[in-house]
Amino acid sequence: FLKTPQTIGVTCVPFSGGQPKGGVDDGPVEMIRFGIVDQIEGMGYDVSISDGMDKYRSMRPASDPPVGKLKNPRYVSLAARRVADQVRAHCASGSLALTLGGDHSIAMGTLVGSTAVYGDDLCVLWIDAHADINTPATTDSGNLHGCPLSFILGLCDKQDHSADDGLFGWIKPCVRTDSLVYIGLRDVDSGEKAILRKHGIKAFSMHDVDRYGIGRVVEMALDHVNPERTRPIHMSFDVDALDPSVAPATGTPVRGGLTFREGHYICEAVAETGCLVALDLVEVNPALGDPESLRQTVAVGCSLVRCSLGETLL
Ligand code: 6HN
Ligand code: MN
Ligand code: MN
Ligand code: MN
Repeated sequence: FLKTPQTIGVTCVPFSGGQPKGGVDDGPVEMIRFGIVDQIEGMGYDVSISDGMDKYRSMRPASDPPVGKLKNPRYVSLAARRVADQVRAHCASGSLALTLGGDHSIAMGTLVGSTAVYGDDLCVLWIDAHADINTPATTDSGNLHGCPLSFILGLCDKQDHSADDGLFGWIKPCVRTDSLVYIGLRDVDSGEKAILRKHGIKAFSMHDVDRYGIGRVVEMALDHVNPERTRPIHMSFDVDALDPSVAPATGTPVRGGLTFREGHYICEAVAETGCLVALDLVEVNPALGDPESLRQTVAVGCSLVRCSLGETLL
């Protein structure tokens, strides 16, 4: 694959169906309003934007009863499928696919899209307070933003989620468990811990960040999934990986998170590999907190994106 694409393909996904709090669907428009597109263009990239971002809201089915415990299953499936098409198109044209969420359930779509082009070669960095690997059987909340990875890795029992004529049947397992690595975990459900253990999935929790420092953690994470720094990287960055003092406007904040610099360091180090082909920035919820919390969270989301695309301090 071509390292460091010169074109960025942006997909805005105003979607909140993967969790119960309204407002996260306004994440993309707030980041656009903050100037993310101009900022990226200012860095010398060509930017193309997927059309029809308004369509995501109107995709909500009139009736969408739970399937098992899963909430809004049809809406999530429809939206993620559209995300997959848009991300696939950007990757296929050689652009770096930048997806602005929206809640993290949309990563079902971004990963189907990126792996459709890069296949098995793609590796995944998941930066999050949470593991987002619940299956339809293990989820307590029924919120699909806590589940995208179990679908992508093929860990769901088929009966669980295809009871309703294969609602998620379009998601084929497309990432191997040894191609995924986490950084930032600190709120992992017991069922998720069992899954991580069972499949030997590599994860660097905040405990590891404390012990080794962020520099070593990122190096070890990359060594695990991308030892030669030759595989294309899809980074899915949930803004709640950051400490709530840094990114307060998000739906499931957990204290004890990454500092401002630790978050940015991850992005800078990934940019230095030249291997980034897809980036998700999700879970910015402008409706939560006061105007200053909102401004701070949107601003940090935009600067994480810029650093991932190569903005440096000097
Ligand atoms: N996120 N593990 C919890 C659940 O509901 O399954 C929290 C998930 C949070 C998801 O932040 O993207
Ligand atoms: Mn999270
Ligand atoms: Mn929890
Ligand atoms: Mn997440």
